Amino acid sequence: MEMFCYQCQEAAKGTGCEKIGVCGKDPQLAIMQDMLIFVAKGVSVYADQLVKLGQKNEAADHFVWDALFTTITNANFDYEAVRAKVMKGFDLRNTLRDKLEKQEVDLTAIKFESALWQAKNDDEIDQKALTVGVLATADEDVRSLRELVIYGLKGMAAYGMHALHLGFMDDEIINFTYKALVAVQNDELSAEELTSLVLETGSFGVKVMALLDKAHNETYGSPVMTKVNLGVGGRPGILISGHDLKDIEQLLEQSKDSGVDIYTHSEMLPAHYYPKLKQYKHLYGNYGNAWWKQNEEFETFNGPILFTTNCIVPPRRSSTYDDRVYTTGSSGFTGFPHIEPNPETGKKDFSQIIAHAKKCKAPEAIEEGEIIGGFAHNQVIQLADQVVDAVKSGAISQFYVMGGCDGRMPSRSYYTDFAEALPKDAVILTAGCAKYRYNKLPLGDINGIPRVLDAGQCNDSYSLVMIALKLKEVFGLEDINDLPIAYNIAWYEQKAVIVLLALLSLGVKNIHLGPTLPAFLSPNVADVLVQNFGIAPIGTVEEDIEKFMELINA
Ligand code: FSO
Ligand code: SF4
Repeated sequence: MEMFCYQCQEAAKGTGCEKIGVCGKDPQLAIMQDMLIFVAKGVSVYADQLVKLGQKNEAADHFVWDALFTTITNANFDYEAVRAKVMKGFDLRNTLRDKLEKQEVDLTAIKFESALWQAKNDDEIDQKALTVGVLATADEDVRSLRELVIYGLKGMAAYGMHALHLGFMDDEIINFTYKALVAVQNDELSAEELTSLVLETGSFGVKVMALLDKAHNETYGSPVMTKVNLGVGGRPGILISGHDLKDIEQLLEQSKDSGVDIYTHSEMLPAHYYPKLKQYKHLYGNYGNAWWKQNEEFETFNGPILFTTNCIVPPRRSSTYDDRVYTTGSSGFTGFPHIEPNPETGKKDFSQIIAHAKKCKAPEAIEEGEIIGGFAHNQVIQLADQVVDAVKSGAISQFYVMGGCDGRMPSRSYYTDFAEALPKDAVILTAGCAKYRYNKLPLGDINGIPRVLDAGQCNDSYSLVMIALKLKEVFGLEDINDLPIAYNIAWYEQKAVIVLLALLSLGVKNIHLGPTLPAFLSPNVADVLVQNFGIAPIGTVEEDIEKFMELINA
């Protein structure tokens, strides 16, 4: 076995990638990512000690969240960049240890390898990296629970970083990250203790999504119902992908008088819904679909592309766009220029990309028309009377939360078929790139309420929960599970893991998860989720609709 990774839905053979990642990650990169998690655990050991002394360390906060985010599926393929982060992490870990020793803190009880191991030379790092991955935990169930926590933390870190870029931080969340990264190294924790850590991770998932929601709403205004153009204009364009709104804001501001238009791709689509971003006239439209279609869509876009987060698909050998892709933040790819913020001001300079765009042809149209979105909690709550009336009159009989991710597996056509087969009085609540499976279908509306209500990015699943809680209040119900809402979630990578854990921590039951259950759930851990939360895999569209109807009518 040259590597082992089973963190995403596309894990080879449904068990794990052992030779090369289905995502394109090679063994050398995979083991260096394992090493980055190892060093993040070591930094966390000492940062956790500092937290106990009431001392904050911003360098550790940034490092640990960035390390977790960097290792999310298809975020960073740049081996050298990942290795540089590992080296930086060891230095930081040793600095934190020195800091504690200077304060005469007794560290003799710390026995974790991640905290103590020192490389004598550079080669040792590569050797060590081979031994610190997922399989270092021998027991299948303990490994499963530990990884479930770590994947949840990766999602949490991604959302936390976006909030941090907008100046929003909640120390409780980063402090929990440290605590959890220490706990997953503790051989003395029982399976029950690890299971409660999983749920605690979910409750911090709710907190981080609430923080990011606040950061987005306070910075850019609350999303409003918006029609987004799917066509193209005649000027050159820049395509921006990923989830970081601070990045798109800076790009919009710097390009506003440049003669270049800005288009969103995949998870950047919801940028159009924010009042402060939509006021930029050159935020032209959304080009293309979910992340996995980029190999074709980037060809015809003609202009430069900026990745602010995952999901990067390695360009094909025959690609004609690989010399016009840029990355920023925790994302990276060998050979793609990476835009770093100015260390003094924190601002990013996108002038290189804007200059590049000016030399390019305008995008080729691949679609036309418009889609509608912007149904985050504030907008839906403004429509609450209309929605409640529609439910009371029976015009709307049920809601389906269908958030999450899209992916390349052909079996994901299930989600298109499911949306089409739903009764005409059902409304879909969505968030995340999963929506591209059905957001362009002519599903119509119910008394003016669109049948697909898109709240935004995957982190805006928080909004869907807010909407559910509001409906629970309006209908005077005790339990969120008494609402006529069913959950049919599609997952791909680790942000969907934190969304799922967040829903579980809020007590949501009977979630169907697809297109396949995670490879990292051991049979025993999967059983705990089935028994306690009614989690189920998807079946056929007909069977599933029938099962959901039974649940709703129970
Ligand atoms: Fe999708 Fe990719 Fe948002 Fe993910 S673009 S798959 S869960 O990164 O983060 O929904
Ligand atoms: Fe395989 Fe997914 Fe890991 Fe990539 S992230 S190596 S596809 S399990």
